Amino acid sequence: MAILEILEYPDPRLRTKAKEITEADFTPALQTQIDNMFETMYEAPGIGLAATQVDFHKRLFVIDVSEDKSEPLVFINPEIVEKRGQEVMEEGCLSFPGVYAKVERANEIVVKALDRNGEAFELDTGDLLAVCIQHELDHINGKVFVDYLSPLKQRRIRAMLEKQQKKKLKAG
Ligand code: GNR
Ligand code: NI
Repeated sequence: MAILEILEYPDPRLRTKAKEITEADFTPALQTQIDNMFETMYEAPGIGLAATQVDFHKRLFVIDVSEDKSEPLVFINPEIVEKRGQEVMEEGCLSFPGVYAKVERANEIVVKALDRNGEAFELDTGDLLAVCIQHELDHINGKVFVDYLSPLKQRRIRAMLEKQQKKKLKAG
């Protein structure tokens, strides 16, 4: 397994709209990609990771909201088929180190997707898992959580991250 590099905002590759996964994509290489995404997410550590964030532009994300890495979930070609209620939650993102902001989303969703074996499943869920699924689905559509914030907040966040990245580059 391997730790993958996570793209950081404002990397333009985070704006890529990912392509559907086809039957021909279910290869051993895809299984390795999924395993590497879990390893990268757990190591970060994070509760979700979208393929877009590791520069892989197919409709895939992984999530584990458990405290002991015991509930790995893979979503391939996900679709939200129902949304209920509204909830504001403080979100973070591995592509925005050190940035946290409140975002309003549906608090209950029904999502349809394929698992890592290509089997279809449907999940009716709420709270953190529902928020995380919506956050990851945005990523594979090229959208990020700060897109919901005011232009002023977006400018501040961009400036902060660019400064942080320059510092990192200089330090080698
Ligand atoms: O680790 C993560 N935590 C988190 C917290 C609140 C709402 C969404 C998330 S997802 C984030 C990992 C990530 O960047 N996924 O794309
Ligand atoms: Ni994210």
